Amino acid sequence: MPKKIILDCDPGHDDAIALLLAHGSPEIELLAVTTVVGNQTLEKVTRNALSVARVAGITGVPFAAGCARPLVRTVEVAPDIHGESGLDGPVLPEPVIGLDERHAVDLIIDTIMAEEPGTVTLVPTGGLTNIAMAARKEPRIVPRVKEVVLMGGGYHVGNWSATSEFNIIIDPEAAHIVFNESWPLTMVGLDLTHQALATPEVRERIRAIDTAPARFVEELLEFFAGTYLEAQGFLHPPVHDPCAVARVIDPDVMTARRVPLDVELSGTLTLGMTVADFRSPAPEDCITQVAVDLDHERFWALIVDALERIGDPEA
Ligand SMILES: [Ca+2]
Repeated sequence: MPKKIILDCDPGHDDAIALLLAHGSPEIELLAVTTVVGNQTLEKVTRNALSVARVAGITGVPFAAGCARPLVRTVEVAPDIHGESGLDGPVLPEPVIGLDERHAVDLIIDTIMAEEPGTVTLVPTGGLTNIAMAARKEPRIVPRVKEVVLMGGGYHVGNWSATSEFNIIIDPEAAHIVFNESWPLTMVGLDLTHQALATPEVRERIRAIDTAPARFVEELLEFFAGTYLEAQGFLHPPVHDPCAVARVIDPDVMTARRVPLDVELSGTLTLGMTVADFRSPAPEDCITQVAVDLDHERFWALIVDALERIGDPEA
C-alpha cells in the first residue's frame, strides 16, 4: 500500500526535487500539494509548483495556494539562495494545470477528513503557517494525521541565524503550534539534510538519465550549487526537502532518535531555535523524533529511481 501524503511546500529548488521524488516513487500516493510563502512570495512559489507539476507530468492531484504571510512576523524570502523567481536556473514551463479553488488550509483539512484516520502523513517542506492554521481551524484533523515528517530546524546548527533554520525562523509561532500538537512528529533538520549533498558523482548519475525532468533537476542543482557556495560556503549543495519525502518512502534511509522537541519564541539570540532534549531516557510519552544519520547512497538511489520512473512525460 503506498503511503498517502500531503506535500506543503514553497518551491524552491529542493522543494521541486521533493515534489519530483514524491510523484515518481511508487511508495507514495500524493493526495494534494499546497503552497506557502517562504523561499519566495506566495504568488511565485505557487506558480513554481505548477510549473514543476508540468515538468513531472503531474495531473489529477489538487494544488492549492495557502498563506501569503506568517502568523505574526513580516514576510522574509530567500533570493540569495533561490533567486528572484524562487526557482532560478532552468526555464520554467507555462503551467498546464490550474489551482484548486480552495485555500490550502481548507484543502489540507478536507483531504485529511476524507481519508481513513491514521493514513495521511503531512510532509511540510516550507514554513509551517498552513499546517498551524489547519490544526487551529479544524482540530479534528490532529488525531487523524498519521504523522508529520517535516524539513526544518536543526538540533545543533542553524542556517538563517546561529541557532535557527529558515523554515522555522520565518514563522516561529506556527512552528511552535505544529511541534506542540499531539500528532507524532519527525524533524528532518539541518543535521540530517547537510549530509544530503549533491556531489559531482550524484549529478553525473542524474545527467545520465537524459530526460527533460532529469535535465531540469540538473539545472536546479547547478544554480543551487552556485548560491550555496557563495552564500553559505558549501562545496556541494545540500538538498534538504527531499530528505523528508525519502523518510516517508523508506524510513531506513536515515536513523532517528526519539527526543522531546520545542521551538524557542522568546530568546533574544535564539528565536526560532528547535530545542532538542537529548537527555536519556526520553520520557515515555515523547512522540517527537529527530533525524540523525543519512544513508547517502540509498537516498540518491531513491531520487534516481523516481526520475527514471517519471521518464519524459512530454516526449
Ligand atoms: Ca522548502
